[in-house]
Amino acid sequence: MKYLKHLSLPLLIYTLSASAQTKNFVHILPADTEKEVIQKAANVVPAPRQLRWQNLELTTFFHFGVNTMSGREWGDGKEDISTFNPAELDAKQWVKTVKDAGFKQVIITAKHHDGFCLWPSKYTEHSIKNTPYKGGKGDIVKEVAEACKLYNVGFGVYLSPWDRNNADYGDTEKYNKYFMEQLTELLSNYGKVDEVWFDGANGEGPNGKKPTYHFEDWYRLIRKLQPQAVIAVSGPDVRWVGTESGKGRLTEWSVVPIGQQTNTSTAQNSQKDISFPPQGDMTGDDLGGRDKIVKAKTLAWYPAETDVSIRPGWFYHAAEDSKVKTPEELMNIYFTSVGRNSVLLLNIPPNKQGLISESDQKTLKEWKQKMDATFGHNLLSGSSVKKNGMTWEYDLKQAKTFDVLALQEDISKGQRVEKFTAEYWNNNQWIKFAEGTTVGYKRLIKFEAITAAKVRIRIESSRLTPNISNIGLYKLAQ
Ligand code: FUL
Repeated sequence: MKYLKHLSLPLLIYTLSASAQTKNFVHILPADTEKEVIQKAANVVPAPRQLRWQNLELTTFFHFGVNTMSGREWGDGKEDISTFNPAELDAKQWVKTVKDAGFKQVIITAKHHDGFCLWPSKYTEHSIKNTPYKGGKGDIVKEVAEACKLYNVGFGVYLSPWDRNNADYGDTEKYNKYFMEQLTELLSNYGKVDEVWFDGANGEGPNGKKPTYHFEDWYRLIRKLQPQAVIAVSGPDVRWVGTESGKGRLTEWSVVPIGQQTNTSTAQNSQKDISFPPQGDMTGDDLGGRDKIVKAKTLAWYPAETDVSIRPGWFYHAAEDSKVKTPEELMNIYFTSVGRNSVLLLNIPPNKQGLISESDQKTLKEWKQKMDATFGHNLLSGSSVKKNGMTWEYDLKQAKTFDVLALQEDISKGQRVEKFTAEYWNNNQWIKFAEGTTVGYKRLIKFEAITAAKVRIRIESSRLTPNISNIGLYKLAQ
């Protein structure tokens, strides 16, 4: 299941306004000097939908479907759906549980690779309408969408392009028509959709053939019906971080090179939609450093999403009740995902009864307590600060003990920091306690606890002047 999700897919990048300062992509011209490229990169900004999404920090996946009942991870589409009847299902319990834990948006697997639809699709018999659930009148996509509205939580859908049930799967035209019909249902009947998630799996159909996915048609349909929705990860707005371990990269640029320009060069600065094939491997250590951007043809705001499951599997398996990640593990994941300039997409799979299990609820609650106890109080508050260029010197007034540094850039103005250091004053000298490369939306660094009354933060290298929006010191809750 760990494979590259979005290689060789076309991307569709949208312009925001006529000003070069407010676009989420920019073309690099052959005549551009390195300085000009850096300046261009520094001025690429997120589209409003990307900015909203990044500010969420915490989002949830609900993997639920026929696999929940069969105990499989990848169903083959031949499952007997007549036994699908999660009679106690309570989508409000799902959404409330994750909202209470701090999550701001959820994504439901409306259809996974087995092709079973959690909504009564008109275009297939392999759906909830042919199960005993609510006498064939159930619609779990609707239940989740309504719960999200009730709790004011964002709502997203996962629709697997790979469909192991649909007889037309190997036929490109027929299958794309079916897929567009399904997308239309999901985007028309459930109110506002905030995220559409396409997996990269593309297996063979019953005729031994793979269809070619008409991604750009799908993207256009989404833009038309739900323009505010981000399209992830086989999509133009949100990039897969490249691993399902919960660990993002230490140097994480949201501005990265995007393939060769396929449209004519006259598309430069055009206000029309333009498409790109993505470029190469998106799993390297540093996708957007200076050495990468100077060779690029186009740079785009294409931020990372870190998807990881709270359990070993994506779907619920009773045998994994004892393997739910601990609050400490979730805390570490927060540091290595949100704290590394990405959004966390944590999978919390409801069980066979249609409820989030007690084991998962317990760990989420304890993690939330730790989060609040750690980040509830910035130890720099109340201190005085002297700012000299890109150095902030804090006088904390009295010695305080801390082991976490938080930095944030105002990414609505771009991502710019390339290198930073943090030092404390001890025995008449500055001693380094943390350093790093990129910041972006948020950078968190943990270190051995330090007690000091004076601290300074220095931006040592950046693309133009960075816009630092927050500096924090915290003490991790035990
Ligand atoms: C993968 C899928 O194959 C898994 O089953 C899961 O849905 C994960 C989020 O994406 O590619």
